[in-house]
Amino acid sequence: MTGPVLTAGMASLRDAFDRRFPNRSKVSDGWIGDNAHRKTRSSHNPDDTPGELPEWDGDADRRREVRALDVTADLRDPHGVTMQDTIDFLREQHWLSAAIEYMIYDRFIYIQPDFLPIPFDGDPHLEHAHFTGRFSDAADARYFAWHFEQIGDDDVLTSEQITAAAAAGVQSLLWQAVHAIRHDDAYEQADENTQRAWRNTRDLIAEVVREGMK
Ligand SMILES: [Ca+2]
Ligand SMILES: [Ca+2]
Ligand SMILES: [Zn+2]
Repeated sequence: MTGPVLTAGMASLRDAFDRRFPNRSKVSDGWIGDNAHRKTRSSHNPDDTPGELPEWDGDADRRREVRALDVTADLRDPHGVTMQDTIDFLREQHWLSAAIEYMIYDRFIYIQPDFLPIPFDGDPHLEHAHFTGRFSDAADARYFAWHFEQIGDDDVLTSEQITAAAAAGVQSLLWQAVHAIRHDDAYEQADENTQRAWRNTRDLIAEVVREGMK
């Protein structure tokens, strides 16, 4: 009998973490159950193994598979992407229920198919996030893409950021207009009434800009 193996589904998740977070700490990483796990039913215990207590033992093969992965929470991302960001990214992926049965992190459990956060009474899982692969032969065998390169993608602006950028743009255009009226040759050559009208316009614009900057 050959030794237990981590499923391709969970190995692909570990690889995705390694690629996206090359500096990540691995102190709390793990996959196969220690002696404490062996006494209770856990997806860290291999299936198809007499005497073990896997969480699911219903697959079609006889391979001794572990379909659980612990990933250390300290991702050490230079841009500050956290494990919670990663969990939240995963929750939003429509394909996730093909890959994951449930995830546990920071006092919450997220279960397929909707992965809504549910308070978790057991171990709070602060040092690592726990992932259990979907209970299916397909998920055991598939090397998922995960798309971790999209986590923390700065191209996605919030509506607040868009409004602020637009306001700054308008402000900059108005200041240019104020400056242009002050330094235009046409202004110097215009008659007194026209100059006064332009100055009034300029002062009005300047006032609007100053109000907007408060
Ligand atoms: Ca198996
Ligand atoms: Ca299998
Ligand atoms: Zn675990």
